[in-house]
Amino acid sequence: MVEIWLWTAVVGMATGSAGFLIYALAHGHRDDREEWQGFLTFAVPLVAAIAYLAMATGQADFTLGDRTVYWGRYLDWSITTPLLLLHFVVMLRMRAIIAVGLVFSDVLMIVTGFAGALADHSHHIQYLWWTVSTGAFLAVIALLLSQLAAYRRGSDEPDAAGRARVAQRLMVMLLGLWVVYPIVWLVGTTGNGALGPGAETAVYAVVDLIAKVGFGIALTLGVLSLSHPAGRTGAGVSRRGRRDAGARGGLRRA
Ligand code: RET
Repeated sequence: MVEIWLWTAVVGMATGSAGFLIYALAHGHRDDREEWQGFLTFAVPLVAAIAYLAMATGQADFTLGDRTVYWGRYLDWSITTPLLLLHFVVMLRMRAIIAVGLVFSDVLMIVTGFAGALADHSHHIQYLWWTVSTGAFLAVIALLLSQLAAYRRGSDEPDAAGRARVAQRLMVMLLGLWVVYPIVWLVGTTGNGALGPGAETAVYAVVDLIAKVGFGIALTLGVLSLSHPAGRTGAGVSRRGRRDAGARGGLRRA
């Protein structure tokens, strides 16, 4: 059961990553934001595919008492969750100090979550770490929401309203998916054990796939709807134009 889900994630992540790479190469990019988007949507599932491969082959876990701790998960998350947050840094043109704050809080969240996975269950120390990690998670959420509000108030970009709407939709998706992690952690093998290793691996694999590949697809579609407002009315010409622009590469939007 555990292995099947780990291998499912390997295949799903590798396929997703390859898909985003092919899309980026075929579509090109018209500005720095699309260039970032192409790199991030490709890189995030690639890192996950590698981490899941290491977990599936039994190279990224160890046994602690009667539990198996998948350290590969935390290594994956500590690289991929900051990369996922970078999408919003780029989309909302956040300042460098805010970007560093976001990544800093996010890495603290994962590192303290890992400390909890190593904690002594007989003393329930894991719940102390869960609380610390969740505090860092709340900081990430607060920063994201406050930056969206600041962008709404302060941006003078021509398409600011549409961009803010897309960013908000993606933020809701991200938050809806990310809150699953602390819950699974609490009821899984790292917490009270209500969820056994098989179910825990299954839920993480499915949510990981949606949070990485599904999120990348939603983001790509959202950004497409932004760059070409005419495309939303179904004008085939604009789609052809987009392809041509991509083939020429690097054509900037006016
Ligand atoms: C942990 C530990 C317990 C408390 C909290 C956690 C949060 C984890 C999150 C992970 C997100 C992972 C993603 C992966 C790939 O796409 C570390 C489970 C708050 C939010 C999005």
